[in-house]
Amino acid sequence: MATPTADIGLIGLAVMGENLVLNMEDHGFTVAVFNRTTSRVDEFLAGRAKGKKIVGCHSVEELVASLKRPRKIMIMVKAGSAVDAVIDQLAPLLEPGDILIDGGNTHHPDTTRRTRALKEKGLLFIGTGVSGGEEGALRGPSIMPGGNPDAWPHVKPIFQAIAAKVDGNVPCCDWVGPEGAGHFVKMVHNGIEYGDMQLICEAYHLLHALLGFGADALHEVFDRWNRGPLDSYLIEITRDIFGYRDPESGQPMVDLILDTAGQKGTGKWTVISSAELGVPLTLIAEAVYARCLSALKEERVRASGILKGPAVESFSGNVQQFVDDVEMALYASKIISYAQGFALMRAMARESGWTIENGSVALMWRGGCIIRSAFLGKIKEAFDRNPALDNLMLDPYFQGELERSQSGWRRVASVAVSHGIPIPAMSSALAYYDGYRSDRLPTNLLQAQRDYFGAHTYERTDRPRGEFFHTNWTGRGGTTASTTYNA
Ligand code: NBP
Repeated sequence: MATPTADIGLIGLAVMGENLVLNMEDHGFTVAVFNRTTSRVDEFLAGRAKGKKIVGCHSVEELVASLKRPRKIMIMVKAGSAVDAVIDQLAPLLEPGDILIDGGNTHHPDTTRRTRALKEKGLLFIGTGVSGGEEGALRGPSIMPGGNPDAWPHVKPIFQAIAAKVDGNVPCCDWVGPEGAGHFVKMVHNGIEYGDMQLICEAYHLLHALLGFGADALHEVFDRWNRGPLDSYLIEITRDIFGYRDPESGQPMVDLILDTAGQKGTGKWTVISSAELGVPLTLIAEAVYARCLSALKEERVRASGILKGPAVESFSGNVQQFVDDVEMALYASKIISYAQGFALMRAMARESGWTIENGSVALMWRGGCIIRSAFLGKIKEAFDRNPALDNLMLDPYFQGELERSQSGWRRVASVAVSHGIPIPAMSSALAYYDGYRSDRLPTNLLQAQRDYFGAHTYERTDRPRGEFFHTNWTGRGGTTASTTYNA
């Protein structure tokens, strides 16, 4: 048998796998590749991989035999049962100390399960988020690895070489934490991406529906916003989308696209996880539900002819001021979204006993990924100032930014409400901000209601925390209280 020559193997030559292989090869690594439909291997070798240090394999056995020890194999197949199928094929062929890496969009509990199961067999498993789409995979993605920490030193040189770089040469890749921590962080990244996209869509809706801005004017606005605090990949591509015209009709392409959104599940998982952990993640939840509402296209079209709103009036205020206000509303809401997302990661780390460094996550997201932005540099600075920060809003910089943008944000919310334009993400962000800064909420009444109908008990303002009381509100009930617990 020939001496193994490959530094790493990769299974799954679809869009992500192929580009990651080329990126690795470009950084001096020899990569062995395999794909279930083996004709893909041949096409790849004859095409983009031609003349490169890429070893094509037609079976997993051949792939395993071509790898230097400890063997490192990256799996880039469809998330779910396909990953288990590939692991089941590989595991019997590997030796203790060999490393398997799942780079797909896997749900983090699956990664935790696989890390534990493979550890029993002496195999080291990594579940890593890879963000940045096709171009990121080729030119430098953000990589968020977690799993068995013993695997990290072996994989680190490859991952940090191929990752995006910021501030000169700092890689957007570092060890996130044990078990499913890497995929959890990637999931939250995707949730935040949902939130950022929804906020941008709400800003577009306001400027388009209320001010009558067409694609050219919107292109100009987003170009300007991209040079301010909103400077980010998503604002940049939005600007470019407004600048793109359908080659056939010459109309702005965006105007020709049907208003129903798809989703693959990572936003939903983020929201479910927030509900399980009891962390308010209102903005991302609204972003997920906004996609669901958009998908009810036929129902919405019928309802639009039945349900009445405010009479559509043209905007009578100062247009330039309103555009600036929308920028502030978008910016402030974005701060809230990230504050909620980072609070979720903190809660998950506490719950699972993982250590997730929020500052390091902010750094990994600064480049390479879909939510990359200048703003993440400020978040990194906030967590450097105080790694134990409870909520990003409490950092002095972000506190100041929220104060600065608040009046514009509130004006936008009231104009949207009075004109009947839905801004679920911007308005729920404002409600969260006002709720979080309230030392007293109306929940005293809620506790009274719970105690009234279910004897669920309440704590009193004039007694120490932890003492629970029940009132016989009607005189008809008994004195027995329900068990106190938090669901
Ligand atoms: P896809 O998610 O479209 O998966 C296609 C690949 O999975 C093909 O190589 C296919 O082999 C392989 N595959 C399937 Br499907 N079932 C298999 C099985 N039972 N055994 C072995 N191989 C199987 O590819 P992708 O878009 O490159 O994404 C790969 C992963 O990266 C996914 O988890 C995705 O969510 C994630 N991701 C994608 C992006 C993106 O922008 N596309 C970004 C970030 C992360 P075949 O050729 O034989 O059918």
